[in-house]
Amino acid sequence: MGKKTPDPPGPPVQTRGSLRRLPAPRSPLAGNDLGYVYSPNCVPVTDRTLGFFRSNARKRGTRIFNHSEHHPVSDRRRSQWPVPSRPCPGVGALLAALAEKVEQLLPGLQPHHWVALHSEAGCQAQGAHADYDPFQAACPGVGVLFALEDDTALDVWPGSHRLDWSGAGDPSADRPPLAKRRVRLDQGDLLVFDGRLVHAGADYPHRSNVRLHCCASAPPFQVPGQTWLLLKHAPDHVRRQVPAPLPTGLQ
Ligand SMILES: O=C(O)CCC(=O)C(=O)O
Repeated sequence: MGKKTPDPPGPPVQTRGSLRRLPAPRSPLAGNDLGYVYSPNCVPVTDRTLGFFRSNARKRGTRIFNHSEHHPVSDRRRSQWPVPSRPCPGVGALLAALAEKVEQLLPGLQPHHWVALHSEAGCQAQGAHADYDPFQAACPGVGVLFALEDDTALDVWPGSHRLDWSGAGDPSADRPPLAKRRVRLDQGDLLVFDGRLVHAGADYPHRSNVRLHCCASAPPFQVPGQTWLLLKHAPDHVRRQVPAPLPTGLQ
């Protein structure tokens, strides 16, 4: 009898009489060295739309995590407001235009679970984290950040989407650490990043900021179940590769 070929990784699926495995899902940005795509001037934003998101996110948003290696206690200055599924026509048109842009960049992916993120003036930086499970080799989705106003930013660690958190066959032990980069966005700019990319919401020391965020994946949509904090969930070899950013003022 010939040698049995091991099954490829992936969820088991019952076929006629036998148990086979589906191929593991491919990460939409697997071929991208940085782990993100920055696209300037994607969709115009009217003052009315900006006002709509600013006032709803400020009044109705709920606090999200905002602690880090350097600030173990949240300052409670970062919040999110889920965008209603049937927003007013101007907002609906903006989201439709963004969906079209995401589809152009990454065919087959659709945005879902839009939220407006709001930082009060003085908001500290978030802890570094990944949105989708970084212990899985392939990632079904990407994160999307859209700037509703100038001076929007996200801190990212380019290349960190390829780190092997599971440690199986980890080749990263003697590689130099990955450097943090601040991606700056002006109003109308779009950033799409691998769901495994280590990133952190920026600090907003002087002015408040409102921006849009969502996940994008192929249907059926997979919403990341939790945030994967470097501080709490990452094994040592990953933390050596992604050193904690210096606090504001020391950068
Ligand atoms: O606040 C931001 O701009 C990003 C927030 C973020 O990455 C998150 O909450 O997962």
